[in-house]
Amino acid sequence: MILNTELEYKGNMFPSKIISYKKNLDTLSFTAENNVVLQVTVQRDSILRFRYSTTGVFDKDFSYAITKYASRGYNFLEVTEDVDKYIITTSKITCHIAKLDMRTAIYDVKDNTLICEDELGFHWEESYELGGDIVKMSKTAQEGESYYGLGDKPVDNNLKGKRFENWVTDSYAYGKNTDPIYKAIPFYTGLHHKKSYGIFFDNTFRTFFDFCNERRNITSFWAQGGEMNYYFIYGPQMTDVVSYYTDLTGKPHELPALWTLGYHQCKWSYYPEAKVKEITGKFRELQIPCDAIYLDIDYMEGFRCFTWSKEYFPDPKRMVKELADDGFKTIVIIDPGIKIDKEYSVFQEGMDKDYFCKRADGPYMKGKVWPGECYFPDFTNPEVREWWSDLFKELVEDIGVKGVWNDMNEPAVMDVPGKTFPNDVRHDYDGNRCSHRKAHNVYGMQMARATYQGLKKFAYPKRPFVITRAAYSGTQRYTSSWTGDNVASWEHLTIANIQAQRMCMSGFSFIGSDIGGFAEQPNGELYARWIQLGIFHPFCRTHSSGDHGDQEPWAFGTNITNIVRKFIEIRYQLLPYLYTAFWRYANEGVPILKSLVLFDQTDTHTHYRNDEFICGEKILACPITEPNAKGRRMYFPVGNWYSMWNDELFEGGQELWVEADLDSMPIFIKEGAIIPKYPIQQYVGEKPIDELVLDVYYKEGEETSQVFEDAQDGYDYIKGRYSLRDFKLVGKESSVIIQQFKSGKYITPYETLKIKFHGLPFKISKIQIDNEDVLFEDVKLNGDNTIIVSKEFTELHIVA
Ligand code: MIG
Repeated sequence: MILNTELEYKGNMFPSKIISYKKNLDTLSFTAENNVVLQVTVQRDSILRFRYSTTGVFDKDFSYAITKYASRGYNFLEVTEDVDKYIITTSKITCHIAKLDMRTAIYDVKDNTLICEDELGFHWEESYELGGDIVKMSKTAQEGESYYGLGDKPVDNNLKGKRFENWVTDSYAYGKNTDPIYKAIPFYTGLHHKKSYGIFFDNTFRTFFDFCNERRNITSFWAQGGEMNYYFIYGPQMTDVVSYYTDLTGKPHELPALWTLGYHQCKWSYYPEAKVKEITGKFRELQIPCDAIYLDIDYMEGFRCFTWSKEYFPDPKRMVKELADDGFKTIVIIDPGIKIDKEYSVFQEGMDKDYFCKRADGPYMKGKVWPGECYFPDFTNPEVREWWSDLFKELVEDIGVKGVWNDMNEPAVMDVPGKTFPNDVRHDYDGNRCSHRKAHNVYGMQMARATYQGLKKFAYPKRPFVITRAAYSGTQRYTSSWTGDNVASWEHLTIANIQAQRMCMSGFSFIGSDIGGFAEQPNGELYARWIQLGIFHPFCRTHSSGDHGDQEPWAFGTNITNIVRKFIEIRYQLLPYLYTAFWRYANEGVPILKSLVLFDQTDTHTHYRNDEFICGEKILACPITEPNAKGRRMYFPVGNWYSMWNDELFEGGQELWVEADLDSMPIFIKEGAIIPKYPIQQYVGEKPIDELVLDVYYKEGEETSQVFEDAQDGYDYIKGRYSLRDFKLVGKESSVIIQQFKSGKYITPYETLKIKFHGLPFKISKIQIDNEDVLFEDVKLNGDNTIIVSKEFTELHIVA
C-alpha cells in the first residue's frame, strides 16, 4: 500500500518555480524549472481541467469517461499575472497559480470566497518497478467542510473522516464500510460555507481518496499510475455540480423504455421453463404488477454465453414470445468468461480473431468462472466490442430477449489471488496499449458498452436495456446497474438506501439494490420494508441467490403479499412521475434521487442525514429500517409536506415522529406539487391510458411541476414526439390558479385530466376554465375536490 502525502516522505517530488506560460485557445500551460508542466483547460466557466506532466511531455489525451457531447465553451476568460501568481478569471471562478510552486487556489468570482485550495498540491513519486509516476494531490479542507459522492461506497452519506480506494471488486456479502466494492467513480463533491464544488479525478488506475482521515484538515487523492488529471467543477449549488459532472461524463444516451421502470423479478435461478411460467403466472393470478422476468446463468448450456440449455429451455423463442404475450419482458444474464471449448463457436471465433486477453509474455489470460476454465474478451478493443455486439443478434432479434444483464465484469475470476486478472494482463485500451493496472476499472464498463451496442442494434426501433455490476465514471451513458451481492439484513436495507442516493449524486441514477437481499433470507417484515424503499429506486428488482428459500412477493404469507402488492401498485401509478424525473436526468443530468443535502445544502442539519431522500422533485420518502417499528423519527427539510396517506401537513426544518405501521411508509408530498398518476396496470402497456390523474397539493404561493410523456418506447420522442406539460400553481387564501404550458408533438391517448385537490383551505364554489365559467356540478366527481377537465386547458381557476 502506498503511503499518502506526508511531507516527511522523502520520495515525494514537487513542481519547482514556473518559468514560462503559454496560452492556446482555452488551454493554458505553465512550465516549471524542473520540467513539470501544468495544463489548465477551461472546459466551461465553472469547470477547469488540471493536467500535470512530470517530464514536460504529455501522453495522448484519451478518456473513457468524458463524453464527446460534454458542453464546452466559456463566456469570459482572462489571464493576468502579478509578482507571485497567475490569475485565471472566468465568469464563475478565479484561479490562482503560484509562481513559486504551482499551487492553486480557486475562488468564487462574485464574492471571493475561497472554494478549494492546494495544500501540498501536486506531487509525485517515481514508480521504479513499473515505470510512470504515483501521482498525488492534497488540498486543504475548509472550515466545516463535508464530502459526498464516490459511487457505491456502502458508508454514511458524508464521507468526512474516511479513506477510500477505487478498484472494482466482486464483493459477495459486503458489509457496511467494505471498501472497495463494485464500482470506481472517482468523483466527489465538497461543501462548505453553503457553497459546493466537485472534483473528478479521471484516472482509471487504482485510486485513493482521503477525506481528513490521515490528517485532520487535509483532503487528498492519488493514483498508482497514470496522470494527475482532474476536473474542478464549481456549483455553488450541489445539484449543479452533479449535473455538470453528469454532462461531462455523459447522460443516458436514450430514455429507458417505460417498462424498465416497472417492477422486475429475478432469482438465481428460475429454471426450467415450467418454473419460469409458474412464477409469471402467479404474478398475474395474484394481480401483482410485474414487467420483467430474469434468467440467471442456468439458462445456458454449461454456462456458455449465447447458448440455451436444451433440457431446461428447449424452445426459447416460443417461451419468450409466450411471456411477452403475457406482458413479461425476458432478460438474460451474460458474463465475460468464455469457456475454453473448441466445439463452442463463440470461443472458436474469439481465438481465430485473437480477441482474448493475454498475459505479459504471451499466454492467454486463463481463469476459472462458472463455465470452468475461460478466456476473456478484451472489451477495451473497439473491434472486440463490435464483434461482441454482433453476438446479440440471435438473442435479441430472433429470440426476442428485451434486456441483458452483465455480471462478473469487474472482471471476477474465482481461482486467482485478488479474484481478478493479474496486473500484467495486456489490454488494447482503444489503441493506447496498457496493462490491467490501468484497464481494470474500465473493463466492466467497456463490456457493458459493447453489450449496449448490441442491444441498440438489434432491439431497434425499440430502446435497449442493459444492467451492469461493474462501472467506472461515464458508464451511466449505456446502462443501468444494481448494487451487487448484498445481504438480507436490516443494516443492508440502510446501506441500499444510501448507495442508491450516493450513485445518484455520482451521476449514475439508474440504480437499485437486490430487493430483500441477495445472500441469506429476509423475513416478511424485512422484505416488505425493502419493497417500500425499492419502489422509489429508479431500478426496482427483487433478486436473491436462491439457495436460502423463495423471495417472491407471495413467499411470506398473505399479509405481506398484500402489502407488497399495494406498494408495487403505487409505483405503477407513479410511472409518469418517475418517467418525468428520468427525463430530467437524461436531459439535464438532474439526479433522480436527492439526498437531503442536495435538496437544501444551506441547512446544516442535512449534512449528516442518511435515510430521508427526495425522489424526483416533489416526493420525500424515508424507509423504515428497523424491525417492529410503528413509525420513526425523521427530518423534514425546508418547506411544508403533506402525508401521502392522509394529507396531514408537516412543517419542515425539524425532526418529527411519523407513524408508519408495516402496511405504510413515511411518504410526503411537497406543498404546491402536481403529481401525475396512471391507472394501475399489471404491466406497462396492458391498458390504454384513458385518463391522467393529477394530484394537486395546495400551497399558499407558487410552485411549478412538469409531466413528460411519450410513446413509452422507441425514438420518436427525439423527433419532437413527446408531450411536456409545464404547470404553474399559484395558491391564495381563497383561490388556486393552475396554468398549463404544453409543448411537444406527441398526442397522449387520454382526453381528460382528473384533478384531485388536496389540502384546500376552502370549499370550491366557482370554477373557471380558460376564462369561461363552468358549473362545479358539471366537472366534479365523487367527493368535493375532484374535477375532470380537458387535457388541453391553459388556465384553471378555482375559487371559494
Ligand atoms: O458468482 O449469476 O451478483 O446477482 O445472481 C455469482 C449468479 C455470480 C453474482 C451476481 C448475482 C448473480 C450470481 N452472480
